Amino acid sequence: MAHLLSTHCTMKLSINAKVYTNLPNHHPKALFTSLPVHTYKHPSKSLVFHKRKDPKHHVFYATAVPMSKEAETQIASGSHQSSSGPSKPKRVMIIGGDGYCGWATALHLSNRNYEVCIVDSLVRRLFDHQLGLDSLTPIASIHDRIRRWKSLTGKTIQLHIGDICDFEFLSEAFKSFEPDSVVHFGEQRSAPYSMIDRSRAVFTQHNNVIGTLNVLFAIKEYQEECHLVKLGTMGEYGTPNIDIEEGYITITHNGRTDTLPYPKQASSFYHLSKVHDSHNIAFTCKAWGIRATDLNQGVVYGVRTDEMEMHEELCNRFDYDGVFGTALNRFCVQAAVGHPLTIYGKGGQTRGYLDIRDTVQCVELAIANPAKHGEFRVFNQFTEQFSVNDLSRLVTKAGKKLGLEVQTISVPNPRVEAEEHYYNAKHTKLVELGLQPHLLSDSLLDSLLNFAITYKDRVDKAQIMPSVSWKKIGAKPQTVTA
Ligand code: NAD
Ligand code: USQ
Repeated sequence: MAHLLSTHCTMKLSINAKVYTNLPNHHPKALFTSLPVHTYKHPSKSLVFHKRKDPKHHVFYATAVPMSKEAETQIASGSHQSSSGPSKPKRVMIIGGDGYCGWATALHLSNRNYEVCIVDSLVRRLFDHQLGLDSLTPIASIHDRIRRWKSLTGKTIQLHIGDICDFEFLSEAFKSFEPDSVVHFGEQRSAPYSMIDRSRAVFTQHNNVIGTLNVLFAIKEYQEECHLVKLGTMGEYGTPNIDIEEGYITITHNGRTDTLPYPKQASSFYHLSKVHDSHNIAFTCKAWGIRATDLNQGVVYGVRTDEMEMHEELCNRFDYDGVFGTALNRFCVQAAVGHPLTIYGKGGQTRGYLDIRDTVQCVELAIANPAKHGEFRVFNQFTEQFSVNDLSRLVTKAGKKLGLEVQTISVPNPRVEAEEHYYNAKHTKLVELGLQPHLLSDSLLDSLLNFAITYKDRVDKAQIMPSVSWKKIGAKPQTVTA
């Protein structure tokens, strides 16, 4: 049974691991931390880690452990050669680095010799606790993940735990890390979550819009040269009856021509938060000369990346539930546990999709080829288009090969969206920068299905059916049916 955001309960999370504060003399001091966590209306508030009167800010480093052999076989790419010898490694701050896309990206960039710092409030882990959800894969704590990475590769990932809506916290993180690029994944990213009730709708828009505004102000204030790589979404465009361009469209109207932002028609309070972000970023590029890339990403699938394969403690999260699970990942888990594939409505809903290995590639390409001063650059980040019916056919076929009997059901659509529509979205700019896509092949689907089968005993079937209705969204805090 899900919990309410408004329930006043107190949990105590104990981290029985050594953490080290960033003391000025660099002599790490061991701390045993016990975090009092209060859940109330504003979920992110409950996980702010630093105290008002004390040092406002803690930087965590992984425990020093012997470096393993893998450390010797790293690819050099984050540091760039100059005529006077190798320059300093590029410093990349990854906001939301404990999440699905963020963790894979943090490892990838660290492996490519970028200096990486994760900023995360861990609020996503709290949502799971509140709604009674869990990742298909067991995921280690962020501290254990980072320590394991250090032990395998010798590479340090800095960690700043806190809420980017707290500008003081974010400022300290900026001042201490001095990023060359900020990759901003740190938002509430589920459309159904944003449609549960008023408090989640407000939380989503506040968290996402204010968080991004704070990042913009932090860049302006402390790190003017820093390139912002912001995760947007293809869902900002909606499903217009014309081709979707990459960010801008040239229109001739009453004999005059202009290139304007492509019209936005988002279809959830979450997707709308991304539209608001895009407008704020575009404005600050003009007004303050900020350099920014908006990556309008499609739906991500898969879980394996080269770095994750190194150790089980590096395993990424894999959501399959009706709130955070996304279409193809959900279908693979449903096939693995013998649950019929949940096609919402007619199943003609078409979206752009990409493999998580391409997410990390695209982000690296954006960082390595930064936007110019004052430029608001938009890339559509996906590799292939599929309708929900296409996906169900592909998973059914791949399942048969593995001896699975895959059924489908048509679920009354819990969302308000077009179920049969034209969809043709451009996505050439990242390819022009060098993206080499991992397309959805039979072998990839086999591997995704086998991955889901490996963890199928962890599946809570009660979490599979959708439980949030766009039309029944209420003002009062709701319990999401388990
Ligand atoms: P996720 O929920 O797994 O990770 C988001 C992370 O951000 C979490 O670790 C969370 O704790 C953190 N976070 C949220 N609010 C924060 C705040 N105020 N301060 C600090 N940390 C905060 O999500 P994901 O699937 O990794 O998505 C990452 C980004 O990519 C999101 O912006 C999402 O909109 C975008 N995106 C995701 C997909 C997808 O299919 N997963 C597709 C398109 C775009
Ligand atoms: N769908 C089904 N059955 C399911 C799950 C989804 O038919 O079991 C349908 C939905 O109705 C929708 C489509 O599949 O038409 C995609 O839904 P989704 O849940 O996979 O993706 P969405 O809600 O759009 O959100 C996800 C991420 C979000 C990101 C977005 C990219 O959660 O962070 O922004 O994908 S995009 O879709 O391009 O906007």
